[in-house]
Amino acid sequence: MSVAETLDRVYEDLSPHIGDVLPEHVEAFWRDGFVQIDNFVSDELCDRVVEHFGDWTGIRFKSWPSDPAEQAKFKAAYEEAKKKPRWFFAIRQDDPWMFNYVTQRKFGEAVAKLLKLPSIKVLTETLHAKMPGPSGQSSSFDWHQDFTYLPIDRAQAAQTWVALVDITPDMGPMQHLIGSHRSMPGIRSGFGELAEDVFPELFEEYQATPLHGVPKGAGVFHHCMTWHASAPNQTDRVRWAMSSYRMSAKAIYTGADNLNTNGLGLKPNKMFDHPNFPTTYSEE
Ligand SMILES: O=C(O)CCC(=O)C(=O)O
Repeated sequence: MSVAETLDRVYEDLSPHIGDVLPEHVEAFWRDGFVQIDNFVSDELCDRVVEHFGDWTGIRFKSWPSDPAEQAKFKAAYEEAKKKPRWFFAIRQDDPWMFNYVTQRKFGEAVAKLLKLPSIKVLTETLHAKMPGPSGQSSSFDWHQDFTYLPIDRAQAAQTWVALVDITPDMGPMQHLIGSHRSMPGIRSGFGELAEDVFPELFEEYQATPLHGVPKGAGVFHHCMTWHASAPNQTDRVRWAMSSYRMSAKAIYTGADNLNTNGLGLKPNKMFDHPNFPTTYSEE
């Protein structure tokens, strides 16, 4: 039985813990290409999500320990977690509670309102745990759009990124190029090219948001065409955060390489007609 098929047994309505998108959020989203909604996920729900990621990855640390023996355990846990076949992607294929979490109707409704679409499917989820600076394992993201990584035929998708702990400016929060959802599709970064070299005009046309903290439970929603980046975590705390993508329920699968969709038997040029991709919100 797949994780999706066990959903009936684990279903828990988490809506009292999930916030709402208001008209001013929709306005900001279409003006800037992103919007941050504070208190979008309750602290209690954030803690439960971190626990599930801790169980799944074996990384159960909140900060860099001072004891060298604990530091060695931290490093070993991170090294082990990186060996997972899908790395930090697609936890819902392994954990029914996380399947239930990402398929909550309220998350679908939020993205339906932002994208002005009648029905929404969930596409991906990714753990964005940035390791503490002293671990030597903190990572950064070069400027990129997400659309070029998504195996979908239309840019009708938005990322829901949730700060699972309080994130200070020195923990590598995301920055966005304001208004850049109106730009053309760019590159898959991470393969040797930098957007600054390939598309220098982007950085003349769009201003980056200043580095700013993101409080625990804030939801940052960005359009899949919006350029964004993040610096390494310089603190001794783990920057626990996660993202998940929601898309038009009418999107077509392209077959492009993606750890959230590879190996599930999806057929290129067909719809996501598969239990791992339920329609989580529909106006009807
Ligand atoms: O979590 C971050 O810092 C960056 C996330 C990101 O760039 C992405 O999900 O595309």
